Amino acid sequence: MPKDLRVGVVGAGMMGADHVKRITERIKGAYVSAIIEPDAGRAAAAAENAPGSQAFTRVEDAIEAGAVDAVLIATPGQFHEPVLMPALEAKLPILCEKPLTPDSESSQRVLEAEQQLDRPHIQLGFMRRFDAEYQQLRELVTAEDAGELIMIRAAHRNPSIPGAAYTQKMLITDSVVHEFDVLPWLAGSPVKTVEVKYPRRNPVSPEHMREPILVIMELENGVLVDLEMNVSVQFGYQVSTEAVFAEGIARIGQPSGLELWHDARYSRAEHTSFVTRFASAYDEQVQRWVNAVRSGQLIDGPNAWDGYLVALACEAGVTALEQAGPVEVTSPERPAFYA
Ligand code: ISE
Repeated sequence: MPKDLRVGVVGAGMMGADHVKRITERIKGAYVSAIIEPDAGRAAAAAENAPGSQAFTRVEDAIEAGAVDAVLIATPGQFHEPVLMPALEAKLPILCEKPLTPDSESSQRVLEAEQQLDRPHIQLGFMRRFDAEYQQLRELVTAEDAGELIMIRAAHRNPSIPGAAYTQKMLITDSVVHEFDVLPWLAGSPVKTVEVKYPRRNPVSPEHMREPILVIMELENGVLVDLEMNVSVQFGYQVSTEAVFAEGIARIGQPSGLELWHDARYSRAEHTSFVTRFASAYDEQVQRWVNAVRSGQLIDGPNAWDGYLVALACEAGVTALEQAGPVEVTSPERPAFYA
């Protein structure tokens, strides 16, 4: 049996701290050996859930000290490249939260560095692919039990945004980014065009935002997607998808929590954050990554090429925020290295 994997978690913000707790409490065959975080307060808070872990402010120092066998990167996207590069140079297996990097040019630099190695070392944290309902829907699409897929109607709703730090562009790069990965994966076809339409502005949306938006994607196989991207719904966190087939309809992401009849009302619990909504998907993703690394397979999920395709789709999406009509997405052919 291989030794337990020593994971260095880079970034101890909300997602990094959540992964630290997850690895310590639920993941088998791994433990958090290092927390790499420049903010001492955050590092100390996360370390409470990682007994015996070492603290570093730079990934280079953790590598140099021989403190990690693999890294999980959970910093904001603009800090991914400076962590990915030394980790690749050290030939470490990597689980990197989305996005790969903020733009396709920097993603390309990462792809070039990775291709110096014998095989892909980076798994991308598109956790929705590990959600049980998304997997069932994908099986339905592949098996064609309800006939072929024709359309997808999706809604991605967040209760609110974290102030001015979340910008208009982030509707695409921070939120729709997940749909650019998971919907082509579900439908088995890349994005061909993206268009953004604006309904009336939500008056409770923060002043610097113009949303919700309606994102229309045409996939190369002719499947049409409409997505409501809405980040000020107030009531909770909701991600739902309806697939329209030739001979049926399938729905995932419906409220499924506690049902309550009280005070002449019926109610059902709803999530308020992606951390709980996708908790089991995150668990499954991290466990499969750990298993893949320990078995020498290194990754078991979306790779850096998937991250690059999503970066290209996001660039078209950002253009579509300001330009009327559909914007073309280029999806270059997948190199054999990333097959
Ligand atoms: C956040 O960064 C995520 O990744 C969530 O999954 C997404 O639903 C949310 O819109 C993003 O801000």
